[in-house]
Amino acid sequence: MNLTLGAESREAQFSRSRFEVQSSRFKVRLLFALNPKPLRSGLLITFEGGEGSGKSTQVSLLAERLRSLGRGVTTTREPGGTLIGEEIRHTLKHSKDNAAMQAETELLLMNASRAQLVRELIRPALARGDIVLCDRYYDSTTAYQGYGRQLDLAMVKTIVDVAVGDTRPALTFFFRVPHELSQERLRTRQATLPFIRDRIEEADREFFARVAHGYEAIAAAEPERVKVIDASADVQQMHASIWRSVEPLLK
Ligand code: Z5A
Repeated sequence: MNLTLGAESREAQFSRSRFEVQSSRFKVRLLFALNPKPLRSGLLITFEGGEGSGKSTQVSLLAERLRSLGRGVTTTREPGGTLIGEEIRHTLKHSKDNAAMQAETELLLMNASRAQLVRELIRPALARGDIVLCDRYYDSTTAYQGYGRQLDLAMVKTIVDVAVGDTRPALTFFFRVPHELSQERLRTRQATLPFIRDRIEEADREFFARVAHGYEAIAAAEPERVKVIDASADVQQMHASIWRSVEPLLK
């Protein structure tokens, strides 16, 4: 009697457990349907260096190559990249009323633009699996406001941390180029464009020497993340060096 009851109850247990397995498989399928995960995770790559070092040129080339491989790519720049950020960019660089801007104001405006960019554009792009190529990011603040304007580096870091949180680049390219060469390239480019005043470019030679020193310090401190690119090389050679670092990151 007991044995029969035991056999029945095992059968009942078996069919119950089968039902539970089927139902939990259904729950798992339902969870995946409700929360689709991107097949590939996003990647943030930043481009740094002095003005006219070729950053925008290389961002475009890399974006084109990645897109040709079927990757989702978002390109952006700092300061700017959003409607709010572009207004801040105008105030920082071109406004006719910006001559009295203080170094601390510059620091906060750069990071106000960045806080907006990170939340409005970069994080959503990374969440959908895009590769985000950003022409300048927080290393620019360390180099220009920290080393160039000589603001306290710990304060600069605190403000940057508020702006970016844990949205950090997986890879950064630092374009190293002699100041004279980048100035020559900018002069060539400007010859074809109408003149637009830029407050930051009005800084003296010593300022730009401190910025260059700042970039060298950043690259030396984080050699795994920051790859130095010889920006006096030609466009295709630079692209080939960049590709050598990017390709292994593509899964
Ligand atoms: N800034 C800051 O202070 N703090 C911050 O936190 C941030 C920024 C985010 C932004 O300027 C300014 O804001 C910048 C730092 C500060 N100030 N300065 N001075 P921007 O966005 O207007 O510009 P930029 O980033 O300084 O650089 P750019 O003018 O856009 O240049 P680029 O992107 O590095 O270079 P490019 O446009 O690709 O090339 C320049 C020219 O050279 C062009 O004619 C190309 O055809 C040519 N070129 C490019 N590559 C080569 C090679 N390999 N050989 C020969 N010719 C080349």
